[in-house]
Amino acid sequence: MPAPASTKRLRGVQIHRPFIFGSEAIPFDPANRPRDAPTDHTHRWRVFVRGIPTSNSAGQQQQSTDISHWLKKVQFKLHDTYANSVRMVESPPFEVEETGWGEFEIAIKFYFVPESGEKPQQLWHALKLHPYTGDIERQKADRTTVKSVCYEEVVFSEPVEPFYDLLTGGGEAGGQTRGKGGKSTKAANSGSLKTAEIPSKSNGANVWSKEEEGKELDRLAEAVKKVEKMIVDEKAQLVAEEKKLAQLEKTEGKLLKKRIPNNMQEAAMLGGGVL
Ligand code: SLL
Repeated sequence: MPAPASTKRLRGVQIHRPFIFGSEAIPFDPANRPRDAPTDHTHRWRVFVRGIPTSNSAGQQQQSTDISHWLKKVQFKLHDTYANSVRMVESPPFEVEETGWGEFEIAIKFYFVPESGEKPQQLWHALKLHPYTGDIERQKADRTTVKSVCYEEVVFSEPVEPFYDLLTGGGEAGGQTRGKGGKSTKAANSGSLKTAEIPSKSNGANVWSKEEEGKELDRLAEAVKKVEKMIVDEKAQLVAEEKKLAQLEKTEGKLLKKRIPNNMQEAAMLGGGVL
């Protein structure tokens, strides 16, 4: 019999995993309506849950980070006007494609992998079929795809050990908050590219790395040095100017006092331009 999975929770540890969810919709081409769509339907649409889109170094399209190592399946609850309105998607891509005529709220329920011991979580997405921002008339005329996409993060608080290992050993890099005292664990230090922390080196698909972070810190330190030097220079210049001013006051000030009647001296000092 296999040993029971550990249920020990890692105190003070939180792991965030980002994802996007949303919908894309496009009106039927009147000249080429899908034959299988009911006559009152006007749009084809898709609702989805995906990892964060990544692009390669040339900025080209487009994959997304893997979310299936923590997300087991996704249930989309459509409007009751749809046949079989509860759609369970058991593996990626986590999406449902449909046709329809109206907008409505879709309940999206996340089921996490069994190792997580986490309960399902639900969020809502408002399906958009009609343009709602920008040049609406133009978008209608062009039959532009209407997208409504949100960024979200799931937070696993004090995950059980096997799930922590799974998250830190088998997925894309993401954010991690460490336990009190900034202590890291063996899994976080495994040196694998797939970790809860950012990878040590950049590659084409991922520009976020410890290497880049280090370079950025060097650049910041350089900039701080530069600013400190500028401050020193400014101070030196200020001292020199003050000296000059004191000198001028000694020489010119006396002259001014001699030539200008009392009531005008003040105005001259205030820069009143009386002279
Ligand atoms: C509305 N409250 O009135 C919304 C409901 C329902 C959308 C929208 C087609 C379903 C079917 C469909 O688009 N339902 O296959 O009949 O706008």
